[in-house]
Amino acid sequence: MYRALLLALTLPVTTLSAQAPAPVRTVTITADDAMKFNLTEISAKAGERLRVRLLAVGTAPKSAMAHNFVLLQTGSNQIVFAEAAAKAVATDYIPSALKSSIVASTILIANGESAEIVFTVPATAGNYPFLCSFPGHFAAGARGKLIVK
Ligand SMILES: [Cu+2]
Repeated sequence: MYRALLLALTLPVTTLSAQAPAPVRTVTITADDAMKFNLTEISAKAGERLRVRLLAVGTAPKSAMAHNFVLLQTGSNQIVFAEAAAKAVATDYIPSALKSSIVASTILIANGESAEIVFTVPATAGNYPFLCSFPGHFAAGARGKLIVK
């Protein structure tokens, strides 16, 4: 009886420790009024937990300047995505028809704001393109690649 009670008390603790979340690595990216990110390459391990923290560090107002971070599946066409995104004003420049090509994305932020996303890096090695989908920013150079090894 006593042993059964002890077992019942011990069991949930064991279960909890088995479910401890994997550690998360943080990468901070800034976007500025020159419509560029400070990083154009991020290296990651397949399957690792990654937090991307985006900071908008310029001074222009949100109507003229806002940023997001959108990571696409490997092999995605960034130009096609950016063109569709520019028309998706109602959904903060995330084109609903191309949502399946997104691995992870932040919300759209104004200067002085920040946003972050935590996601699992894809298990398949390769280059995964990322961009800011606010109109014109991809063309201006707000883009890069996540290199998964
Ligand atoms: Cu931007």
